[in-house]
Amino acid sequence: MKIYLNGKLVDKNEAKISVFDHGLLYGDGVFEGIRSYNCLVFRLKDHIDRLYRSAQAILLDIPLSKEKIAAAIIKTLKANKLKDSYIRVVVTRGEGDLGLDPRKCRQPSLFIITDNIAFYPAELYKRGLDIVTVPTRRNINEALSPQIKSLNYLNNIMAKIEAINFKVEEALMLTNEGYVCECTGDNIFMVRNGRLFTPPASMGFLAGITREVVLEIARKRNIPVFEEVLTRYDLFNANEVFLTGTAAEIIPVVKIDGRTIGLGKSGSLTLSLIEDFRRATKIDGYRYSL
Ligand code: PXG
Repeated sequence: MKIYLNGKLVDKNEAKISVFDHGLLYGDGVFEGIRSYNCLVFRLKDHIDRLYRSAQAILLDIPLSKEKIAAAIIKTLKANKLKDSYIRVVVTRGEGDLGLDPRKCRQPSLFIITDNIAFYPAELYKRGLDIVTVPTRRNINEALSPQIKSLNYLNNIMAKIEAINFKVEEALMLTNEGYVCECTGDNIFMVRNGRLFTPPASMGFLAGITREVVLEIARKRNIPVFEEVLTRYDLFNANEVFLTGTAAEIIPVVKIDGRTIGLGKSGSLTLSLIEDFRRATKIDGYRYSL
């Protein structure tokens, strides 16, 4: 497997980063998780734009132009002969010393990993997920904006561990005020009486690209869409709940905190959105050839 590392394609075993890299020492860096489907990088421009926004927010200069990052991604996919891939783009502050001062880091590191995707089992898209609300709250906007897809994912990892300790796969994280926020790597939606609801980005979560695609599909289909503050009570009384993210795409949730949601299986609107989303992954992105 070839890894793109600071301008070169190197073998996986040679793709090494210094122990003095502030990405490792402090989680000082940003990343993107992207997917390609049958030689189409889904919503590549949106992902690269978000990478730049994350970097801008932490005052990190990405060493490549947006066009060059896209070219580097394609080059890595070709080198690994991947039609369907998970793509991880990481930009760290680079090698510095043991102090926090980012001025000591002379050159950011940029690497790209392309690999096969670990899917949720197909039957889970019909059967649905069981999730729990966890005690760990989502980072507050004012401390570290969840809009920044930074290398510091401990907030989400803590929540994930709590979910696993409760013997479920995914955690619902609330805002500090106790409103519905997001899951550890997915945004959340609910359906009630044919209307689609999701919290507004101002709640403080990573505004997912999959979330945006779902909103676009719903608006095109004239499904009434509301970006509204939601509580756990709202979710408990929803007809359908689902999560959205690059890795999971759209996945139904059928149980939250021990309460069955709707009919306890994937709802009809969720299933139709999954179909529409899969159609979008065939056309909506940047095409390459191997
Ligand atoms: N919230 C958080 C905290 C995320 O990390 C999403 C929402 C969904 O965003 P997108 O743009 O993907 O719809 C994410 C995305 C992984 C992985 O390997 C994580 C994400 C994306 C891809 C892979 O765990 N997080």
